[in-house]
Amino acid sequence: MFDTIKIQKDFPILKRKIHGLRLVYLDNAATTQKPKQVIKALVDFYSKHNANIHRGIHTLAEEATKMHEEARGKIAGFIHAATPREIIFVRNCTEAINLVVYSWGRKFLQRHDEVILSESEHHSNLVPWQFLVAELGIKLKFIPVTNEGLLDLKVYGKLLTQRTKMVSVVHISNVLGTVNPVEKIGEMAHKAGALFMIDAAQSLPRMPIDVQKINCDFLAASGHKMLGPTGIGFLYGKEKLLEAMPPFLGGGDMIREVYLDHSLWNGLPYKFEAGTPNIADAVAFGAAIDYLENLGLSNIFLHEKKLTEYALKKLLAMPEVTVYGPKTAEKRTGVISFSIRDIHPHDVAQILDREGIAIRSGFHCAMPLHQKLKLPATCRASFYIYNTEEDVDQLIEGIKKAIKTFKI
Ligand code: C6P
Repeated sequence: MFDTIKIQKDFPILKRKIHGLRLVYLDNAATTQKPKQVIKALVDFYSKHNANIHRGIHTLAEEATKMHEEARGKIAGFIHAATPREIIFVRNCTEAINLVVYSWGRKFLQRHDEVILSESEHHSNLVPWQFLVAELGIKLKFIPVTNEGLLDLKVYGKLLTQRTKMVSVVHISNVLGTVNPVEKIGEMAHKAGALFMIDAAQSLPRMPIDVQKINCDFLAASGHKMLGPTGIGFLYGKEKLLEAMPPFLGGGDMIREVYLDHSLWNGLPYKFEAGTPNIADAVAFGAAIDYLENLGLSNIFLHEKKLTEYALKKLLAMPEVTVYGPKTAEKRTGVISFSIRDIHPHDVAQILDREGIAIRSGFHCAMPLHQKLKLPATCRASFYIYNTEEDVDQLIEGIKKAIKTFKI
């Protein structure tokens, strides 16, 4: 049994009133709220264990180092990586993708090489690749999104050529909520001799992921979208690939030996972690993983699916509302973008805020997808472990209020 009411009690912020009303937090795709266990891990670290890591041999330094590396181990276990050496701590999913682009891309790509992305990418998995178009002359190709909001795998098959060196796609779209068939996409990429990267910013928080089963070469994610603090994320990469890649940033901790005229790099994962890392947030990220594992990712996925089904049924019954992406919960999850006829999404979001309901409005850092949908912006409600059918009901009531206010 998924006990949402018990879960809610772990989240102090959910007790907040917004304009005197209960907070209904439906902006989880932007960032999730934090349970007291994660907040406590952060406070405990600074209160009892704070020291720099991999440097001192005093007690605090050893404790902090152990806690930091334990967190890395938890992430490795969470995604079934072969070894914690395959987990590189970074600030967020964006930085993880940039690391691959800067380090792997600059070393292994050349003029006319092709990288395949999809039309539904977040800017984080598009803009860094555009740098390499300008710098190296590589070519970007895009898997189209069908009217139903799915990736068109037939066209994808035709895009793959001998020149394709990388396929990098979003696992769950932060606009359409579509769960993309990454195992299949990866298999096709590998058959063509290309590497395969997954943007798991939205999938890792809400479904079980096994990188060895999916057989992805890289995977990028952020801690803050899965109960962890902001400012901490990670890149997973197959050990062999990471070994062959040059460092991304230079400085302390990423070196083995330094001379005035050259340096030798540290081993994995430290080769990619220059300078003092975000130690406390990594430790708290570990606490977030403990929390999620305790609930079970399959249970989280099922909980969101039920909420999505419930919300879709209600939203689709409203003639003034258009929902984007798949119209059933079968191929999607609890990230639902919609618009209301003749009302700008920012106005909807503002009216909902007056009702204590937090949604996101705008293009959600996926401008090309909105250009394809011929929309300047959409409203987006996104669910997580503490949301209930009652929250969906309040959203629907808020939408009705917006419709009434604008008399459409
Ligand atoms: N999407 C949203 O409201 P960062 O900002 O690096 O933690 O995550 C970037 C990112 C990458 N890929 C996907 C699919 C994402 O959804 C995001 C973040 C947030 O949709 C903030 S724009």
